[in-house]
Amino acid sequence: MIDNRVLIIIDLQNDFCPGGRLAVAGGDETVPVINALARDFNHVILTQDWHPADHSSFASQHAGSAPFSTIEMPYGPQTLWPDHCVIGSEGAAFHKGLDVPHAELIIRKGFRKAIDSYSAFFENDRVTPTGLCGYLQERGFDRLTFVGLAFDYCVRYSAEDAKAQGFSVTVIERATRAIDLNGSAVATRASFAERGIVLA
Ligand code: VGL
Ligand code: ZN
Repeated sequence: MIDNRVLIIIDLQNDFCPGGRLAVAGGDETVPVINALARDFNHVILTQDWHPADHSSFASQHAGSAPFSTIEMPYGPQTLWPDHCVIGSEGAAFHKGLDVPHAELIIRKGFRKAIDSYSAFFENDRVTPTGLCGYLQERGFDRLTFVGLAFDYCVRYSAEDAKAQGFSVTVIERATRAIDLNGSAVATRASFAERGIVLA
Protein backbone atom coordinates (compact mmCIF):
# COMPACT_ATOMS: atom_id res chain seq x y z
CA MET A 1 0.00 0.00 0.00
CA ILE A 2 1.37 3.41 -0.87
CA ASP A 3 1.58 6.17 1.69
CA ASN A 4 -0.79 8.77 0.21
CA ARG A 5 0.21 11.73 2.43
CA VAL A 6 2.55 14.45 1.24
CA LEU A 7 3.91 17.59 2.90
CA ILE A 8 4.20 20.54 0.48
CA ILE A 9 6.54 23.27 1.73
CA ILE A 10 5.79 26.55 -0.05
CA ASP A 11 8.55 29.06 -0.89
CA LEU A 12 10.77 28.78 2.22
CA GLN A 13 13.26 31.11 0.54
CA ASN A 14 15.60 33.81 1.82
CA ASP A 15 13.71 36.68 0.17
CA PHE A 16 10.58 35.82 2.18
CA CYS A 17 12.50 35.75 5.48
CA PRO A 18 13.67 38.72 7.59
CA GLY A 19 16.53 40.43 5.73
CA GLY A 20 15.07 39.36 2.37
CA ARG A 21 13.56 41.55 -0.33
CA LEU A 22 9.93 40.61 0.33
CA ALA A 23 10.34 39.68 3.98
CA VAL A 24 7.40 38.10 5.77
CA ALA A 25 7.49 38.92 9.49
CA GLY A 26 8.59 35.83 11.42
CA GLY A 27 9.04 33.83 8.21
CA ASP A 28 12.25 32.25 9.51
CA GLU A 29 10.48 31.10 12.69
CA THR A 30 8.64 28.50 10.62
CA VAL A 31 11.86 26.70 9.70
CA PRO A 32 12.38 24.59 12.87
CA VAL A 33 8.63 23.87 13.00
CA ILE A 34 8.66 22.66 9.40
CA ASN A 35 11.83 20.58 9.90
CA ALA A 36 10.15 18.75 12.80
CA LEU A 37 6.90 18.24 10.87
CA ALA A 38 8.75 16.94 7.82
CA ARG A 39 10.09 14.03 9.89
CA ASP A 40 6.53 12.72 10.11
CA PHE A 41 6.12 12.58 6.33
CA ASN A 42 7.59 9.96 4.03
CA HIS A 43 6.94 12.27 1.08
CA VAL A 44 7.88 15.95 0.91
CA ILE A 45 7.70 18.43 -2.00
CA LEU A 46 9.23 21.93 -2.06
CA THR A 47 8.13 24.88 -4.16
CA GLN A 48 10.47 27.68 -5.18
CA ASP A 49 9.37 31.12 -6.41
CA TRP A 50 11.66 31.63 -9.43
CA HIS A 51 11.42 34.88 -11.39
CA PRO A 52 13.44 36.35 -14.28
CA ALA A 53 15.03 39.71 -13.26
CA ASP A 54 12.52 41.60 -15.44
CA HIS A 55 9.44 39.75 -14.19
CA SER A 56 6.14 41.57 -14.80
CA SER A 57 5.08 41.21 -11.13
CA PHE A 58 7.93 43.50 -10.06
CA ALA A 59 6.96 47.15 -9.42
CA SER A 60 10.38 48.07 -10.84
CA GLN A 61 9.10 47.05 -14.30
CA HIS A 62 6.18 49.51 -14.23
CA ALA A 63 7.21 53.17 -14.28
CA GLY A 64 5.36 55.15 -11.64
CA SER A 65 3.99 52.09 -9.81
CA ALA A 66 4.87 51.46 -6.18
CA PRO A 67 5.42 48.06 -4.59
CA PHE A 68 2.21 46.63 -3.08
CA SER A 69 -0.01 48.58 -5.50
CA THR A 70 -2.29 46.72 -7.93
CA ILE A 71 -2.34 46.90 -11.71
CA GLU A 72 -4.50 45.31 -14.37
CA MET A 73 -2.77 42.53 -16.32
CA PRO A 74 -4.30 40.70 -19.33
CA TYR A 75 -5.27 37.91 -16.88
CA GLY A 76 -6.73 40.23 -14.19
CA PRO A 77 -5.54 42.32 -11.24
CA GLN A 78 -1.96 41.74 -10.11
CA THR A 79 -0.27 43.03 -6.97
CA LEU A 80 3.13 44.53 -7.74
CA TRP A 81 5.95 43.30 -5.51
CA PRO A 82 9.46 44.43 -4.73
CA ASP A 83 11.98 42.50 -6.86
CA HIS A 84 12.34 39.08 -5.21
CA CYS A 85 13.38 35.47 -5.82
CA VAL A 86 15.35 36.29 -8.97
CA ILE A 87 16.50 33.11 -10.71
CA GLY A 88 19.84 31.95 -9.33
CA SER A 89 20.10 34.69 -6.68
CA GLU A 90 20.84 34.15 -2.98
CA GLY A 91 17.36 35.51 -2.25
CA ALA A 92 15.82 32.71 -4.29
CA ALA A 93 17.76 30.02 -2.41
CA PHE A 94 16.01 28.02 0.30
CA HIS A 95 16.55 29.19 3.87
CA LYS A 96 19.79 27.56 4.98
CA GLY A 97 18.16 26.12 8.09
CA LEU A 98 15.64 24.12 6.07
CA ASP A 99 16.53 20.49 6.66
CA VAL A 100 14.46 18.20 4.43
CA PRO A 101 16.96 16.02 2.56
CA HIS A 102 14.18 13.51 1.81
CA ALA A 103 12.21 16.02 -0.32
CA GLU A 104 11.42 14.26 -3.61
CA LEU A 105 10.49 17.15 -5.90
CA ILE A 106 11.22 20.86 -6.21
CA ILE A 107 8.62 22.65 -8.28
CA ARG A 108 9.55 26.10 -9.59
CA LYS A 109 6.96 28.72 -10.46
CA GLY A 110 6.78 32.28 -11.76
CA PHE A 111 9.47 31.76 -14.39
CA ARG A 112 7.34 33.15 -17.23
CA LYS A 113 7.97 36.89 -17.48
CA ALA A 114 4.39 37.78 -18.37
CA ILE A 115 2.53 35.76 -15.69
CA ASP A 116 2.94 35.60 -11.93
CA SER A 117 2.31 32.31 -10.15
CA TYR A 118 1.24 32.17 -6.52
CA SER A 119 -0.20 28.69 -6.67
CA ALA A 120 1.89 25.54 -6.95
CA PHE A 121 -0.77 24.23 -9.38
CA PHE A 122 -1.80 27.06 -11.72
CA GLU A 123 -0.26 30.40 -12.66
CA ASN A 124 -2.14 33.62 -12.00
CA ASP A 125 -4.01 33.38 -15.31
CA ARG A 126 -5.64 30.40 -13.47
CA VAL A 127 -5.25 28.12 -16.51
CA THR A 128 -1.52 27.53 -17.12
CA PRO A 129 -0.66 24.37 -15.16
CA THR A 130 2.65 23.78 -13.37
CA GLY A 131 2.33 20.00 -13.75
CA LEU A 132 2.06 19.34 -10.01
CA CYS A 133 -1.51 18.00 -10.18
CA GLY A 134 -0.53 15.30 -12.66
CA TYR A 135 2.57 14.42 -10.65
CA LEU A 136 0.58 13.96 -7.43
CA GLN A 137 -2.11 11.91 -9.19
CA GLU A 138 0.42 9.68 -10.91
CA ARG A 139 2.13 8.97 -7.60
CA GLY A 140 -1.15 8.32 -5.78
CA PHE A 141 -0.78 11.16 -3.29
CA ASP A 142 -4.20 12.53 -2.36
CA ARG A 143 -3.80 13.90 1.17
CA LEU A 144 -1.88 17.16 1.04
CA THR A 145 -0.55 19.22 3.95
CA PHE A 146 0.68 22.75 3.20
CA VAL A 147 3.13 24.88 5.20
CA GLY A 148 5.51 27.75 4.37
CA LEU A 149 5.26 31.30 3.00
CA ALA A 150 3.22 33.24 2.62
CA PHE A 151 0.02 32.07 4.34
CA ASP A 152 -2.23 34.55 2.50
CA TYR A 153 -0.65 34.34 -0.96
CA CYS A 154 1.21 31.27 -2.18
CA VAL A 155 0.01 28.93 0.59
CA ARG A 156 -3.58 30.14 0.13
CA TYR A 157 -3.65 29.82 -3.67
CA SER A 158 -1.95 26.43 -3.55
CA ALA A 159 -4.30 25.03 -0.91
CA GLU A 160 -7.41 26.33 -2.68
CA ASP A 161 -6.35 24.98 -6.06
CA ALA A 162 -5.53 21.63 -4.45
CA LYS A 163 -8.98 21.45 -2.90
CA ALA A 164 -10.63 22.39 -6.22
CA GLN A 165 -8.66 19.57 -7.89
CA GLY A 166 -10.17 17.08 -5.45
CA PHE A 167 -7.34 16.57 -2.97
CA SER A 168 -7.90 16.47 0.77
CA VAL A 169 -6.15 19.58 2.11
CA THR A 170 -4.78 20.67 5.49
CA VAL A 171 -2.83 23.88 6.24
CA ILE A 172 -0.81 24.00 9.45
CA GLU A 173 -1.04 27.64 10.42
CA ARG A 174 1.77 27.66 13.00
CA ALA A 175 4.13 26.56 10.20
CA THR A 176 3.20 29.58 8.04
CA ARG A 177 3.36 33.39 8.31
CA ALA A 178 1.25 36.00 6.46
CA ILE A 179 2.15 39.09 4.42
CA ASP A 180 -1.23 40.50 5.56
CA LEU A 181 -1.99 43.10 2.90
CA ASN A 182 -5.45 44.76 3.23
CA GLY A 183 -6.84 42.09 5.57
CA SER A 184 -5.61 39.17 3.47
CA ALA A 185 -4.86 36.91 6.45
CA VAL A 186 -8.41 37.14 7.85
CA ALA A 187 -9.82 36.67 4.33
CA THR A 188 -7.69 33.55 3.89
CA ARG A 189 -9.03 31.94 7.08
CA ALA A 190 -12.63 32.66 6.04
CA SER A 191 -12.05 31.30 2.55
CA PHE A 192 -10.52 28.08 3.92
CA ALA A 193 -13.51 27.55 6.21
CA GLU A 194 -15.90 28.07 3.29
CA ARG A 195 -14.07 25.58 1.07
CA GLY A 196 -13.55 22.81 3.60
CA ILE A 197 -9.79 23.30 3.84
CA VAL A 198 -8.69 22.16 7.29
CA LEU A 199 -6.75 24.82 9.18
CA ALA A 200 -4.81 22.99 11.88
C1 VGL B 1 4.68 35.11 -2.87
C2 VGL B 1 4.19 37.25 -3.47
C3 VGL B 1 4.96 37.14 -4.61
C4 VGL B 1 4.52 34.01 -1.88
C5 VGL B 1 5.45 34.97 -4.02
O1 VGL B 1 5.36 33.08 -1.85
O2 VGL B 1 3.54 34.05 -1.10
N1 VGL B 1 4.05 36.25 -2.62
N2 VGL B 1 5.59 36.00 -4.86
ZN1 ZN C 1 6.96 35.93 -6.45
